[in-house]
Amino acid sequence: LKTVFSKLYKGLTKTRTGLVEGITRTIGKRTRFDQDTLDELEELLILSDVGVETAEHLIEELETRSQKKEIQTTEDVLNLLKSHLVAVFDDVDTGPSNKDTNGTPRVISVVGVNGTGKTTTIGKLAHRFQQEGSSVILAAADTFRAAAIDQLEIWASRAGVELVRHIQGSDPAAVAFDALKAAKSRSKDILIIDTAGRLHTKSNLMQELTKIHRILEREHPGAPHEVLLVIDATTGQNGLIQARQFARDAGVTGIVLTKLDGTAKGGIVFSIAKELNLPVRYVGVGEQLDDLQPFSPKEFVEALLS
Ligand SMILES: Nc1nc2c(ncn2[C@@H]2O[C@H](COP(=O)(O)OP(=O)(O)OP(=O)(O)O)[C@@H](O)[C@H]2O)c(=O)[nH]1
Ligand SMILES: [Mg+2]
Repeated sequence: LKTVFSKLYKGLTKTRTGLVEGITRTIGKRTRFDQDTLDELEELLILSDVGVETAEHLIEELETRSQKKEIQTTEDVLNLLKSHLVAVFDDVDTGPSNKDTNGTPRVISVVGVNGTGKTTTIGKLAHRFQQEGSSVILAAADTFRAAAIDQLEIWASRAGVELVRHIQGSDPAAVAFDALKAAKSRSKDILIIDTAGRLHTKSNLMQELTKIHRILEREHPGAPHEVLLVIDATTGQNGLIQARQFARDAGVTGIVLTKLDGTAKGGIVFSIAKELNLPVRYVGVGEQLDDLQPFSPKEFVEALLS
């Protein structure tokens, strides 16, 4: 548990430094929260990408509670932030649980704009599931580039799992079909499907994803059991715009937020959950096999503000 926590803690260093040091500096020795202090705190929150609405709400609460002298120190402020940020997730749909899988394999489709970290995340997920005792097989359904297939193959061997691949340019749905067949005949617990991430503005990407999902459902009712949308945290509000279309058109059931280690705007996780009303399943905090953590609002907020 300690290493799990410290990976997340380390990954969130940039965001935490910006927020905690900023708040500490702003409040300093002041015990009264005048308008300037509140404005500065609001700006810090907005800069961390928690979202304007959340930031405004927090500041209002801070103002009321400080007038009643309930909040006086930096620590009081951090505690208020913690409880509010954890509560952002109270209203978010938690989605289907693992228990809802109707027979094996459990099928996970991974979608998102190119470069967000889909293939890397699949490697990490495969590793994690294997470690947890599940057998895993991967489908290289991003047939757009030969390099994409090879890249997934490298991750498959790192994680020690099998891979189903066709040649570049072949039909992604056919790869998914074959991989499902292989998963069934080899009694795999989990099938993870890598998909292409060409620009969302090309409408055929959504059609392609729909086709893959339709064939999976036809061959294995209930599949895909999870459609994970991978979002690159460093793209900030832009990532949110892309995410909306995928969420609407690709049947997304959960979010993976990657590259949290590379940004000071890790607060984006709160904006995403709120805006998309989708559960955040995992967060990526580096490029290694074990740099993927299941998302827990409480742990995340602790790592962010402690
Ligand atoms: N620092 C950091 N880098 C990451 C993380 N996840 C992915 N990356 C890097 O992001 C880059 C893109 O990752 P890919 O997994 O290839 O992304 P993709 O979505 O599969 O991209 P396409 O196949 O082109 O659509 C790679 O250099 C990864 O190492 C993360 O959590 N942290
Ligand atoms: Mg890829």
